[in-house]
This record gives sequence, structure tokens and C-alpha cells, in this order.
Amino acid sequence: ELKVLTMGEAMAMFIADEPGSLEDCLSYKRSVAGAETNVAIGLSRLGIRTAWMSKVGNDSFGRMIMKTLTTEGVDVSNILVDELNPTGFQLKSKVEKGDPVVEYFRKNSSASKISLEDFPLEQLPLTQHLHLTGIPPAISGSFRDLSWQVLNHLKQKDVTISFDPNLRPTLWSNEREMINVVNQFAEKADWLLPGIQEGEILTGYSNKEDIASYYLERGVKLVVIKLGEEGAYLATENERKQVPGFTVTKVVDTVGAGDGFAVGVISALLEGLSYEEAVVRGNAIGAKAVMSSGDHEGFPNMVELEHFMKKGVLQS
Ligand code: KDG
Repeated sequence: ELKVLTMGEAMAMFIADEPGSLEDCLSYKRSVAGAETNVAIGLSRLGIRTAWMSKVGNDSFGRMIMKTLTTEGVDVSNILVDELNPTGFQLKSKVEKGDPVVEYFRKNSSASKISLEDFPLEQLPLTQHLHLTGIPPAISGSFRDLSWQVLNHLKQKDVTISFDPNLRPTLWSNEREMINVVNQFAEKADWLLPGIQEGEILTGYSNKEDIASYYLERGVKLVVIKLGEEGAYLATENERKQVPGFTVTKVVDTVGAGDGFAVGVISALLEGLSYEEAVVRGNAIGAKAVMSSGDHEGFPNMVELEHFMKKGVLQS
């Protein structure tokens, strides 16, 4: 039996070798992007049996994604190959500080065509946990329906659910719709993992306490708000606490930090660790992620994780 099931869109990713505008860039390093594939890879590196469900094109990018996931030990038995539509890709700039520029080429991609017909609910694999993000509901109506149905179906079966809003305003036609739809998903989660700015956009509140209360009142059991360098704020019905982050020696690429954070929290909670221990682990993997290029390249295995957590310096 699987421990974790996740679904989303994976893309080929080309990361600029040099800082500057993408149109002037002559050489790129090739990798794989996709919030949910990042999480699947991270969990798999920690020894957690994880499947990623999706569709890729019958093309080199699709095969590259399959190869990467297979090498990482992710269960690929729920990936379909689309004969008609291509795998999407993205370009990512290199920056000295802050967040890089990301340009998508994913309209009408194979993953955007995924629907309930591809994955009938009765045939879903057995799993203990489901991880979703706000990206599939943004990609297409059919992917939104599928993720909503899967969420509700598995929730009835007592599968625990984590949700990372992962707001991608450029994939939505209007902000109000983004907020409404993402909140519908978020309110169904057991463990909700928004960034502080996402929490502000989604609830209209400007502080972490009120953002957390908004979701706790709607049935979420654990809200963890990511605060970047300052770590994260965890809130449950009985406990509220800010957990400091680890010191990052050199920021190389901030993208993927949130996915690393999810890997830490989910893996720790599935192991039965406390909420606070889970958030410490999330902070650790988030910190490791920003110190390397690519989304998931910096994610650790268990030995590396323990080493980093022992040696890592906490932000005061
Ligand atoms: O969380 C990292 C993702 O943003 C990146 O891999 C690309 O999944 C992606 C997306 O759709 O933005």
C-alpha cells in the first residue's frame, strides 16, 4: 500500500546558466519542475512510498519526467501517456537574490487534459495520505474536477489530506475565482500549509494569528504558515507556536522551498512525530532547498536530513 498519493503537472524545466533576461540566455540546465513531483521526490528520498498521478505527453519531455521519477523511486504506475498533447515546459531565470522569473509553456499540455475519465474514482490506488496543491485546480476545469472528486472520495475513506495553496495568479483568469476555489480545497484539509502572503490573499487578514483562526474555524486541524527566513507558525485548536527557521548560508534558488517544507511536515507526521517536530523538519528541508539550484535537487535523504538538523543553526 502507498503511504502518499499526489497529483499535478510536471514540466521540463530549463534554468538559465547566467543572470540576465531569459531572451538573452544562451544556455540552460535542464531539470524537472512541478510542485507535486517535487513533493513526491522529497518523500521518496526519505523512504516514503509515494505515487504521483498525472498525464505526460508521448515526447522526450514526458519520457524525461518518467525517468527522473523512476530513478527517484516514485511510484509511476498512475501516470498516463497522452498521444495527442505535449508535455509542458518552463524557463527559469537565474537571480543573485530574490525569486527568479518563471515563464510557462504549458497551455493545452497533456496534464491540462487530465479528467475523471482517465482516473475513475473506484480505481484509485489505496493510500494513507493525499497531498494536493492549488495548482491542479488552476490548470484546467477538468483537472479541477478530478482533484475535487479525488479529495472528497478519499476524505470519506479517512485518508488524511495536506494542502498547499501554491497560488499561481498567472494561471487563473480572475483573482476572486482563485480565492474561492483554493479556499474550497483548503477548508477540506487536515494539514494546511500556506505561505504568509498566500494566507493574506486568501483570507483578507494581515496577520498569522487571524489567518490560522480563519481555517481552524472551518475544520482544518493543523495550520502551518510559512514565514520564509523566520521559520513557520503552527496553530491547532490547542497549541500556537512560532518555530524558528534554519540559517541559510547562501540563497541559490528559492523555488521549491515550500515543497521541501511540505515534505518535512508530511513525512514527520506520518512517522508519528509531534506537530512542532514536523514543522522543524519542514523548516530544515525548506532551508536545504533554497541552497541549491533546481526545485528538488537540494532535498535530503534521511542521513543528510539528520546531519543537517544536528548541525544547522537556528535563526534567533
Ligand atoms: O513549487 C514549485 C513549482 O512552482 C514549480 O516546480 C512549477 O509546479 C510549478 C508550477 O506549476 O508553478
